[in-house]
Amino acid sequence: LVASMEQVDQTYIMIKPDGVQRGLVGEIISRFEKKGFLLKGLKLFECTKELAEEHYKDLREKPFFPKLIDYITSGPVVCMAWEGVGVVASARKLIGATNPLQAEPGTIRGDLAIQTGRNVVHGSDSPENGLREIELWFKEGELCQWTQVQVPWLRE
Ligand code: FUP
Repeated sequence: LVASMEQVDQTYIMIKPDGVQRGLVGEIISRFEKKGFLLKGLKLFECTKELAEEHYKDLREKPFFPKLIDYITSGPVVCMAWEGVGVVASARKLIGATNPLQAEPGTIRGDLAIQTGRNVVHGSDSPENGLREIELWFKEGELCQWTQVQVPWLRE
C-alpha cells in the first residue's frame, strides 16, 4: 500500500483574535473539515504573552513583534491540531499568502482579510514546527487519538 508509506504530518492551525471577534470560526474550521483532514485537537483559548512570544520566537527581532504579541493576546484564539499526509503545505495553501491583499481568492486570507496585521489565521510552516507548535499550545490529554470513518469517495 503506497498510502501507508507516506509521511503523516500534523499542523497547528490557529484562528487569531480577529477571526474569533468577526464570527469567522465556523467558516474557517469548515474549510479544513471539508478538505478531509483529521481533527486531533480543538479549543477556544486565551493565551499569555509568554506563550505568544514563544510561538513567534523566530520573529522577536522584527519591528512588528510587540504589535504582533499584543494582537495575538488581545482576545481568545481557536487552537487546532490537524493531521494528514501533506497537511502542512496544504493548510498553507488553504490559508493563502501572509499579506491578505496578495492572497489568492479562494484562500482564507484572500477571501476574508485585508491586512497582514489582521490576517485571521495561522498555519505551521513545516512539519517540525507543526509538532513544536502543537506541543506548545496543547496539554497532554487534549488531543484525541481516533480514526476517521473512511469516507467513501475521499480516497481511492
Ligand atoms: P505566516 O507564516 O504567513 O503567518 O507569516 P510569518 O510567519 O512571516 O508572520 C507571522 C505573523 O507576523 C503574520 F501572520 C502577521 C505578522 N506580520 C506582521 O505583522 N508584519 C509583517 O510584515 C510580517 C508578519
